[in-house]
Amino acid sequence: MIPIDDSPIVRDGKSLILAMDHGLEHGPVDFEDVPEKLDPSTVFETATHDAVTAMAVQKGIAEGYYPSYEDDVNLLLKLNGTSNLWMGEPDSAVNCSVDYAAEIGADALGFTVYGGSNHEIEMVEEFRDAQEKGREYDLPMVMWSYPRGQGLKNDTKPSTISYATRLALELGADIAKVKYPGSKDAMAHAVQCAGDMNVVMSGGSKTSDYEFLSTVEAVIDAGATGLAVGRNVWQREDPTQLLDALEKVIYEEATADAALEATE
Ligand code: FBP
Repeated sequence: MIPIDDSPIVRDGKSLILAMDHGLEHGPVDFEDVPEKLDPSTVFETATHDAVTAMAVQKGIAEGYYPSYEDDVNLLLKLNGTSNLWMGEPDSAVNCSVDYAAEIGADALGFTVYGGSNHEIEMVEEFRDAQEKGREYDLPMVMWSYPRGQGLKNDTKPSTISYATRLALELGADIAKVKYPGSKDAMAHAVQCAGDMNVVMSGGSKTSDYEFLSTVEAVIDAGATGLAVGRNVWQREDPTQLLDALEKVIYEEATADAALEATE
């Protein structure tokens, strides 16, 4: 962990990372209800909102679209990823080098580690190479810390999420992105396990405005430093309205009710 409060992906100690790597991770199915979002420019436009501290994409999207947005959006380049077509034990192919991410203009790096997978050893070794190389460029490293695999029946139970944040701290991440463990108390324990490292919640599939904002409120109350979210923002008809509300909950620590009232 290195100090990242001055990094462009952090605003007042918090982060709101807009993720759009779903075309690889889940496939076109995530765009069925919002086919216009298949054009990555539409989500880059959303990422120009002041609340968004970085947009997380894979190399191909960064190469093709980031040049038009580099003045308005901070780039978090995801270095590995797997498609939903892969049926094996959880694993993630490293498809971009740190040198190339820096050349494209990345402000931060992203890397998935599936602790508990039969491929954990290789993934952690790949993470080591990326994390150490990233230090040469002063690029913060966000770990998608997602314990899963044949030995893990429930990948969001509190003890698993606490292990996920601790694992990220000990392996040298600067931000751990973890699933919500189901309650504010469980999230608070996961944050405690991370020491001084920042912890952000992974968005998950789309829910109602109130449900999502209430969960974010609980996560911020628990001491987490924000969100890395995809579908809950760009699958909405009006992503900007939700970002206005998220800005209040994350940076002003408003309640979900107050944020909704102020932005509707
Ligand atoms: P969402 O907010 O849409 O859940 O996106 C967060 C994310 O981590 C993406 O970066 C990634 O594509 C997806 O979730 C992976 O989720 P999972 O592996 O659980 O399907």
